[in-house]
Amino acid sequence: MPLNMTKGVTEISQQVYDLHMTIFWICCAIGAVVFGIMFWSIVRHRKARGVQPAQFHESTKVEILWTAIPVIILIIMAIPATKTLIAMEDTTEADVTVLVTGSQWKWHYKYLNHDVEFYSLLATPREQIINKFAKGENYLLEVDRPLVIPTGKKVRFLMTSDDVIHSWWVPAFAVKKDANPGFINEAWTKVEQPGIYRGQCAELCGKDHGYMPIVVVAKAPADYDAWLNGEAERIAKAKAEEQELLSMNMSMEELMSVGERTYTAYCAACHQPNGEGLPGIFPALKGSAMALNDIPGHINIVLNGQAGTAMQAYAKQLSLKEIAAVITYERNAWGNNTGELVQAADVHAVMQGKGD
Ligand SMILES: [Cu+2]
Repeated sequence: MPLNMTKGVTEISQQVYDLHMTIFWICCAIGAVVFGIMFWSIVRHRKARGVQPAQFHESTKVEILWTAIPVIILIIMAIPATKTLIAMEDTTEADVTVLVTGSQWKWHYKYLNHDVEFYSLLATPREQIINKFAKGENYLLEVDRPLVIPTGKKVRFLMTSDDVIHSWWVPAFAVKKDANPGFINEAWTKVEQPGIYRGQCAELCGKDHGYMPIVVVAKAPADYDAWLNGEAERIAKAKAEEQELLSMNMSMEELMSVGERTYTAYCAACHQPNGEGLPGIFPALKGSAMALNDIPGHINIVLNGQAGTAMQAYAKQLSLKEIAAVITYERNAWGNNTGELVQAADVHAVMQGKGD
């Protein structure tokens, strides 16, 4: 039954599925009885047969019956539903806690007990989206860095958002929870089988709502620990590199190549691959006064965003190198031939100037 709900891979998702089927069959039975009696009555007591209508207006017996029977049915349905809901909401005694933050249009995962956090971006190539290449098997359901969780452990998710309401939905876990700005919602899962599980943002959150998928990789605890150590190492190394970078100058070639990659991943959705933006919605960078003249202003807006607009703050999302590179790229692509290089140290200087 491809139209039916998935059974999923967790105890909770199985419970949710069973509950769904129970209620479904109760609804079917009620439908059959109600419509059966209705059509039988219509046919049996039709005017053409000369049947006299029965008179039972304001019959207390009937009134009580048709109130009591639905109430009893509702109570019968509420018992298993409440049990499942309570189990779904019980996030206590979790082994791992992950803070999930939605933002237009990507997810951020932070492991609260470790020094590990990262953004998870859509990995489907643009060429597939614009029909230049054939669509892949996991079209729009693949990311650069998946969320990794251990099998056999209770994983608690804390959901929130940086901008608008998103919803973190992985059908196989029966987890679907709104990520609201300024609030924290909780959910949990416990996956027994290692595997790759895919989901999507389930709350219409703007233009690229369809481009912020979720990929969860469940690994055996030993593999999970190895992954976690590797990630912590990677992040520590990136931080050390960042410090080193401050005294280094990158070449135009390197900045442009890193810049183009960064631009495509983070900026092109709004400002468009050709830098022309969308008139009236997203400003053009090609030929813009900021990209041609105002270097500190340009760095500042990329770092801190622009309040009240869709322009986000990238200071935490991108490395110093990527920010320097993307600004250099924007100042030298599409005929913006300023010839100016922006280095990591320039970005760092603007960051320090802001006093944070
Ligand atoms: Cu969303």
